[in-house]
Amino acid sequence: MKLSSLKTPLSAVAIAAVALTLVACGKKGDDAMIVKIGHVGPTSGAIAHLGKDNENGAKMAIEELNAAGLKFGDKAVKFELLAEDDGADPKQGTAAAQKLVDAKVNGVIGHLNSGTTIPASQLYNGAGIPQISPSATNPKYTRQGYAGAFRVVADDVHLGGTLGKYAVETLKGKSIAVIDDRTAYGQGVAEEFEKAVKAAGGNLVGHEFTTDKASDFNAILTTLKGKKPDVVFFGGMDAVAGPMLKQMKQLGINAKFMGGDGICTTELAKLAAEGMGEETVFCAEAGGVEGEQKAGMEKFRADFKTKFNADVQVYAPYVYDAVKVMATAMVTAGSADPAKYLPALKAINYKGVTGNIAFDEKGDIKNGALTLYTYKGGKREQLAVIR
Ligand code: ABU
Repeated sequence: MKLSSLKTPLSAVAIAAVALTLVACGKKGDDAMIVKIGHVGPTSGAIAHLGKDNENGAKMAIEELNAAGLKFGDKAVKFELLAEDDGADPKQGTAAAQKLVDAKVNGVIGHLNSGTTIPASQLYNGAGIPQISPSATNPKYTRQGYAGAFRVVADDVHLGGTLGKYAVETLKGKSIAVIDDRTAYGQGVAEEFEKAVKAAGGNLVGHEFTTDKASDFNAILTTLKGKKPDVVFFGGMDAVAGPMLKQMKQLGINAKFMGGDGICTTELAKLAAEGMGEETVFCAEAGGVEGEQKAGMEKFRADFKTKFNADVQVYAPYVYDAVKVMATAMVTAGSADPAKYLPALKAINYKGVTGNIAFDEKGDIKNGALTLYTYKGGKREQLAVIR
């Protein structure tokens, strides 16, 4: 029986796991075999709210796996979360990755940012440790030829491409300006957006640059204001987009504002405050559910709120699914030894709260979706799910 075909994957893990012997590589404690799952995201710094969102998704999955009282043969198995903070910084990211490699984790979920995920993936690959990113969208991550690199969300080609087309064809942008934060994510998604604008016959009037730590955008916004854009696309994260929106309002720039998944958070409305207009900000999450799958996502969001007293920002459900996917592959293989469960991970077909998860030959999600949102009354409001 496939775990993914059951209504309650957690129970399915328990049932299937009892019948299997898992060879865990971790230490033993309280007579339980320990399976170590690493998680890395920025739980400090400007986007700590997003790192915590991701980490809480991992905690929720691990707690559910352990609450199932898993036994493999006559041995109880305990999943242990090793959570690291990379501060969204590439150097800190590789240090965190090395720590997890040294701790001999059985698998890694993370990192959150493309700029940390890509350099860290080299270390995990070298150590033979499978990695699933729940949110890093730069295409390069899965194009390095690493057998153990997976991603449960769509990439920036899909994100930037869809948003560029949307800017021209749906928002009817005539003068489109771009700003990016020069990170692996921001630069990459902006480039894909520009390609799609050009392909749709749109007119790009300017491209300015900032950083992921900047808070004063007056100079670049004043330059762009002179070009009279009716759409401004930002490649970067919500912590920068929020103040940027405020300053656009102060400068009297009335353009529509667009961005990828990095700005598409619950927090953006708070960060932008008076800079957040009604249905003038558009963004896309790199995943989405439709039809009968929506109920599962709504339940996840409600459970998450009860447990953490916080709304899902954006990627917590994807982290939750990524942990369950990894655990399911281990159960299928009967082992937490990466070499043994990697084939099962490659072949996974898992029905999660974020939809069906199966990977293509590169490790990217098959048939990935995007969800377009706008903001209304200070809340993110779904416009459409696009495949
Ligand atoms: N995908 C947006 C945030 C993470 C990243 O790719 O850097």
